[in-house]
Amino acid sequence: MSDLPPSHPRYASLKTREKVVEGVETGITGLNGLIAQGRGEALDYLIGERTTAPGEDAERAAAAMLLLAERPVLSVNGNAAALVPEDMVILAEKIGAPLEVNIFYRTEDRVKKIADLLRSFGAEKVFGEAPDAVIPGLDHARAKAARGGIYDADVVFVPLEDGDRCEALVKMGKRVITVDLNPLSRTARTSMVTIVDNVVRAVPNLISLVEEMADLDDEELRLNLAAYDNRAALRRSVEEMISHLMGQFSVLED
Ligand code: PTJ
Repeated sequence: MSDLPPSHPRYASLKTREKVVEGVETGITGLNGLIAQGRGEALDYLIGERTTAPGEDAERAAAAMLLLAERPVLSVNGNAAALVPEDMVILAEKIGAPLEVNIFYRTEDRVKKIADLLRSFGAEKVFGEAPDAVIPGLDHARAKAARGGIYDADVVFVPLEDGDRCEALVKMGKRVITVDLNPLSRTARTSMVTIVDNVVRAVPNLISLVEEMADLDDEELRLNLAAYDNRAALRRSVEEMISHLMGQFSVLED
């Protein structure tokens, strides 16, 4: 990692970028992960690089859905593994869910490296290295899934997912929670709960929320979930982007 001073105005963003670069260098993140991160950075800028109100509402709904789930599974790809590996393990432990390495640009070497990384943070159950089922409607590599993991899950948390797989999981009857800074992506529109926030903020927020909501009974959790409307939250996220940009006109004044 570079010796960037914490006082640098873009410190947090640049440190996040370095984690993805390091992920590529260690073989955890695919090269395409750099492009995805760049796109994410640009979109994060549009929401002011903070958790917005609709983002927080989605996180609360996601926490309720995870706590209500009977067989939740957390999916991990190369970008999530570079950015929030320990937090994914902590979240899995808090809700009693297994993790599954499930990547878009699949190589067995990268799957193993991500699984080893998660285990190094104490993950007890990591699926993905020996997939024994296929998600219908997807090409071979991306269709791979594990029985006892994503294949049998009722709720799947898939940060930074691609639209096709998200649709295929929904068609299988799964409730899908995703994190995507693009509120207009196919993934965002297909998921039941879309968290429009940076994964580096969203996963720590989810950990805090599942801790806070752990004492709620199922009825109270269902009420939390029923109060949430994904389409409305996506529209509000777009509005956040527009109003944040409108507020930036002042920086262009003489
Ligand atoms: O490790 P793999 O092979 O599974 O590949 C992972 C990536 C992310 C490269 C792959 O799934 C991919 O190409 O994804 P896309 O289609 O680029 O979509 C990623 C979405 O996540 C885009 O809408 C990005 O804006 C968004 N995104 C990128 N970085 C972040 C993000 N959302 C939240 N937090 C981020 N840090």
